[in-house]
Amino acid sequence: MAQDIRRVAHCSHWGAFDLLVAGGRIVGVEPMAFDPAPSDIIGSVPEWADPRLRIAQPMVRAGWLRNRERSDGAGRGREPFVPVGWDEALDLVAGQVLRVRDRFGPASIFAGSYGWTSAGRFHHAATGLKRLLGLVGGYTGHVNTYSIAAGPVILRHIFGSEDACNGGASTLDTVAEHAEQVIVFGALSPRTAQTEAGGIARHTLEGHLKRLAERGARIVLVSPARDDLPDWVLAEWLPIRPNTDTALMLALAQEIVAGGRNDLEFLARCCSGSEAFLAYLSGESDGVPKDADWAAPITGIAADQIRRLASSLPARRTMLTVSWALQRADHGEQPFWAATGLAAVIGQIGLPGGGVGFGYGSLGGVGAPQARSQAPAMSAGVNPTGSFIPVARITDLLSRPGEAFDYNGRSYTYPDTRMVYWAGGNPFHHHQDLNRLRRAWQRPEAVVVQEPFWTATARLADIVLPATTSIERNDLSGNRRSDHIIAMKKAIEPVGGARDDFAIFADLAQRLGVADAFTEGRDEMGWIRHLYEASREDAAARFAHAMPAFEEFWVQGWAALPVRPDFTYLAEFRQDPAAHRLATDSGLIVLHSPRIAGMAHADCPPHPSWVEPAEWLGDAGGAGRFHLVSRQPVDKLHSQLDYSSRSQALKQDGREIASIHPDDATRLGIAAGDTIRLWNARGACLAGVRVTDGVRPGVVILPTGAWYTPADDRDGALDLAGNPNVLTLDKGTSALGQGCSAHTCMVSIERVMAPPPLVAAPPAIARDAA
Ligand SMILES: Nc1nc2c(c(=O)[nH]1)N[C@H]1C(S)=C(S)[C@@H](COP(=O)(O)OP(=O)(O)OC[C@H]3O[C@@H](n4cnc5c(=O)[nH]c(N)nc54)[C@H](O)[C@@H]3O)O[C@H]1N2
Ligand SMILES: Nc1nc2c(c(=O)[nH]1)N[C@H]1C(S)=C(S)[C@@H](COP(=O)(O)OP(=O)(O)OC[C@H]3O[C@@H](n4cnc5c(=O)[nH]c(N)nc54)[C@H](O)[C@@H]3O)O[C@H]1N2
Ligand SMILES: [Mo]
Repeated sequence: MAQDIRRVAHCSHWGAFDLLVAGGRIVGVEPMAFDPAPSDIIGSVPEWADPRLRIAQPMVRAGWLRNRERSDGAGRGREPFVPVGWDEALDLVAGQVLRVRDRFGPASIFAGSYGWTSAGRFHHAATGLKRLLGLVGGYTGHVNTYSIAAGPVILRHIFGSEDACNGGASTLDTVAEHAEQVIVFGALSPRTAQTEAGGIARHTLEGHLKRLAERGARIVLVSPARDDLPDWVLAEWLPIRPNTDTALMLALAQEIVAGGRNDLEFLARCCSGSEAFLAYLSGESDGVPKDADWAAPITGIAADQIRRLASSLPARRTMLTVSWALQRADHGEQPFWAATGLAAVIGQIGLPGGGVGFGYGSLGGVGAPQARSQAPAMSAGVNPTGSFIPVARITDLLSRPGEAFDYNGRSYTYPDTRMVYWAGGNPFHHHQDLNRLRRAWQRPEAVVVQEPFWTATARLADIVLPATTSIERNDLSGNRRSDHIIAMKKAIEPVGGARDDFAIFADLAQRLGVADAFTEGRDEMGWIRHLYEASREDAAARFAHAMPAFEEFWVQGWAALPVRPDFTYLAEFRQDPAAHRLATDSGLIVLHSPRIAGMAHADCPPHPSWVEPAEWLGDAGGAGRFHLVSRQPVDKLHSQLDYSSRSQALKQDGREIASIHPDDATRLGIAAGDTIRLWNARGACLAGVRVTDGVRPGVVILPTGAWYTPADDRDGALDLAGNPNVLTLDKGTSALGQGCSAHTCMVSIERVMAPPPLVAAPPAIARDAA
């Protein structure tokens, strides 16, 4: 009966919606009216409540419960779990925090705990964990993200700020209105733009692409996959070999320079180091001109095509867009720097619709008018140890205590990790070379995982603390790339014995003697109100923007933030570089960096450079093998909701589907619907097959997100579900950025005649243990 249905405002990383609740259950999901292009993934949210997937109560690994920190870490994932009560579980966790801190020092607790967790900014798991441990001596944390690491680190050297890859470059409304030509390196895809960390109110990418199409702008897609633009965008497709964009960008720049069409005035007035960059392009410095003939065999794009594209660039108002994906690859600093070098040679940086921007479409908020006021966020406080790793160096941290590593020009030492506490992330989804991680994961003495679901990471823990999902508690969303704050109201009661992230941390704080400092005396609604009020006061004080009072916001379900539309990055700088100095060493855009030269890293030269990736189609081992592109899944967020019916509907026999070119399929005797094995020296997985000429020959696309499901518990076991991270390379992008190199990976492929069945592990484990 309609009158029994309650509407509950809520938000996820993929959009804002009303949950329709009746009889304590969610019976429907409706997008908020202001979203022009809602994501289908909102329809999967009710499946969070499926008790078969949830961790019913706190669990402790049997061997660990017996022998505590002296137990054998090899038992992780092998031994059964023993259900325990919350008090016992939290006593054990607090005891380990104190033991490791007092015996080995706080830096021996790893709480970097990377992951997207829920969109809620109050119950934000990783922030709560850091806030708690910061109050009792500290921990080892992380810098940068899996999404972007090489990119922001190099951009700080180039522009003095990482804004241009965080959504602070020109807004897409101005690009859509002024660009005559857009060169897309990577993607501009609603697939990835569905999501935004901390929530998204309005999905606007499609609207901007439609406006470009309507204005007749020319669009060129440089990507191994044709579907990196929607099929209704008429684009020219240059199916480039993965990881070779830097060579293409350098050649485009060199052809423009050789034709005498480079903007000398812009280079001289707004850039430093252009002499060294141009000398490298021409070959003056190393004897190799980086022209179209040089780039053709590297990139797989014909020299004529490169020359034609080059000649069109300075002729029109041209925007270069570079997806984040390009820097999640070996030497991922270079495509961002080379794109900047190319844009500088074209000379349109700072003009409406011209220049370069990074990460458009990678998340839905990149290129949207940025919120100018303070987004709601819990404070993580300070970490007294200052100890950190570049986020993707987790396996090195666990396996190489005491060894040195470089990051952005300085040398650091990996601490000796005795305890790992992960809350709100799934490293056995997200990290590269999972077999290597699994070996290293045996080393710490205690592993705590705080998670709603039986993920692979939860199954590899010693102590599992079941957290509620956002629909079981109150919270609020927010992000500086979103133009709204959305109320995230509790829709249903907690599933099983799960507890809210904040409540778990508050109880641990009590045991550790820091309850007052942790909670500041506020409860859930007290905090939500407090975080909202801070944003409201800031919007009023700095932008004279009126937001509704808290009560009104909570009833309405949303509040709009002040935003900055029609923004052109570096417009003021371009007009007067002296008055608007960049925070770089030269105050200008840096095309050759004496500072990076001083670091003397062979894998990160001091100007944009082509450096061969560790593995690629052009190297000796490339023949007959495939470059694996493990891109983001269309139907879920990473590993979240992998079990949902929407996600399962896009699988084949429960496995993720790989896409290959018809020529490759014929060569290997593979047809659509077959099961294939992908393998290399690091690991192997099974996958279904799609055959499409929308993928470049020699490339295989296998989306991320499948729950890691090893066939047995031996080292290097075959993954049955199609998780590409059993194959990917675990290597820093360079000694400078140390980002993840997920998109640098070569694999072999063969057809599997009698594929083993996929066993649905997580609920089974929950049943065994109960
Ligand atoms: N090969 C390859 N690997 C990649 C990438 C790639 O392109 N290729 N991309 C990388 C990128 S960019 C990223 S960002 C990472 C993503 O990696 P992650 O962020 O680790 O992936 P998620 O699946 O979002 O993991 C979030 C976890 O939080 C849990 N969770 C959800 N809500 C809550 C909550 O309220 N409380 C708690 N405690 N937990 C909650 C979810 O169940 C889930 O297990 O993957 C990276 N890995
Ligand atoms: N639906 C959904 N959306 C998501 C996510 C999700 O899990 N699901 N995850 C979100 C997160 S955390 C992030 S960080 C972003 C990531 O956003 P992106 O990094 O932009 O996303 P990817 O899917 O990794 O890559 C985009 C495209 O780049 C192309 N590509 C890969 N390597 C190369 C290369 O060497 N050269 C060129 N020219 N192209 C290449 C691939 O064809 C791929 O489709 O996505 C976000 N959006
Ligand atoms: Mo990401």
